[in-house]
Amino acid sequence: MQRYSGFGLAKHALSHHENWERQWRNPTPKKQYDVIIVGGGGHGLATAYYLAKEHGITNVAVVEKGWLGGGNTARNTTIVRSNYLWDEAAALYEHSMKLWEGLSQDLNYNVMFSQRGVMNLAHTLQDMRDVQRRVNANRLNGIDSVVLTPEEIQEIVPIMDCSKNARYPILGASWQPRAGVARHDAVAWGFARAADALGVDILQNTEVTGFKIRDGRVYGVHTNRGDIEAKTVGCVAAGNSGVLAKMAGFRLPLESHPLQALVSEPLKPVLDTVVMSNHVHGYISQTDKGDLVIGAGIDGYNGYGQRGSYPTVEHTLQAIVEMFPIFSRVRMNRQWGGIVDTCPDACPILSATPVKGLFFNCGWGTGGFKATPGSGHVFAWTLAKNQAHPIAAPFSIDRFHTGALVDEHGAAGVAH
Ligand code: FAD
Ligand code: PYC
Repeated sequence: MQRYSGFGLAKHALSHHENWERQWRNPTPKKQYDVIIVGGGGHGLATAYYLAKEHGITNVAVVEKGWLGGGNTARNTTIVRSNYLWDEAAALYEHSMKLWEGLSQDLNYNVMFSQRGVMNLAHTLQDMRDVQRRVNANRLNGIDSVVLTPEEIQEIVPIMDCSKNARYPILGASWQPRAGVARHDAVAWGFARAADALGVDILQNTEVTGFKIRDGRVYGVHTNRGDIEAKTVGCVAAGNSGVLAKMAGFRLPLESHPLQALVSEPLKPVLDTVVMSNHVHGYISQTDKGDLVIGAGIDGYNGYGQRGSYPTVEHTLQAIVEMFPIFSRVRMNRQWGGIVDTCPDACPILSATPVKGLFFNCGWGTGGFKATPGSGHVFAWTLAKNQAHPIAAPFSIDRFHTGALVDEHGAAGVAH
């Protein structure tokens, strides 16, 4: 770490931040690439990075209609965990967790991954049974997971109301010590810089408006900056995936919903872990800067607006204040929303499609941030080899025909 004297600090404060180097190029789109990735969120950028790094495929464009991370990537509440119930999902999220653990070193970019633990509270007997079942399943899969008693919870989070006569009595919790948070926009920037350095073209302000399809095979995309050709196209567009699928002539089993979050004014450090309650639809953590980060369940209607409704905010804050009376007079600074693409089984789609050469990575719903490196890693493999990576194979769209769903509603942590 660089250290500054008092004089050095003053000099840098007055420097107007001029002459900073670009972290990635701003290239003119080429006419043709080997692979086009639609969507410059974390998953799209990670896919491009691993295509270049692991498969030597560097003639790649990431086509982003806005700015990097302006979708859900820099709107999420940054929770990373891998405590999913079913073997298929646990394998996917744990694969990602292992990549998170070396990501700052791998990208040479500090993504501020902080393994401060994540707690999922149980408020009813059925919640408790679900917690116990999921912890057992996690342990069978080698994932660190324990059941906590109310006394143990109180010790980890002294400011939470764990009394028996609380409005939402806490009967126990699951706890994953290796889980935590990361800085979301740094994840997008880190992958972008590393992908660019390997030759990937990152094209911002470039919107895909249609696909070039002939004889059932994709050979490029139409964009607001002209047509671009590629024989392999991967769509990684989160809440806009249904719109893109429609352009390609098929439907996906997805619904798009607003999901919102809030941050408070900064406070002194009082909460050094992440607390989630699916039952009351609220979760909370505190950033290194001191803000409380608070999130809700989805807004129940479909929509493409990056904002949510007031009743959901009110419901969530009521629940948070019941659990943390100490926060009753904290002021909220900002609120925002993203568009999440939810699947009927609360699991993602990583899949080939009816159009040859066209693949989709979507349906991460309320929980895809934690999967960013793992998703990019297995999706890059799938695109490079034109064959599903073994970890991605259970998440094909075929499962909605065969019935082999992987129901993770219980582990989703956030109701949807
Ligand atoms: P995005 O970051 O949305 O990227 C998709 C990109 O595609 C966008 O940048 C968009 O502009 C672009 N795009 C769309 N259409 C086009 C087009 N036609 N042409 C070109 N580009 C296009 N997950 C967790 O694991 N933990 C959390 O704590 C968490 N909290 C959340 C809180 C909120 C409020 C929200 C909204 C989500 C949360 N999530 C969380 C979910 C998580 O943010 C997403 O699952 C994840 O970020 C999806 O990443 P992505 O790269 O696929 O999507
Ligand atoms: O999937 O852990 C999660 C999550 C937390 C907040 C939103 N999603």
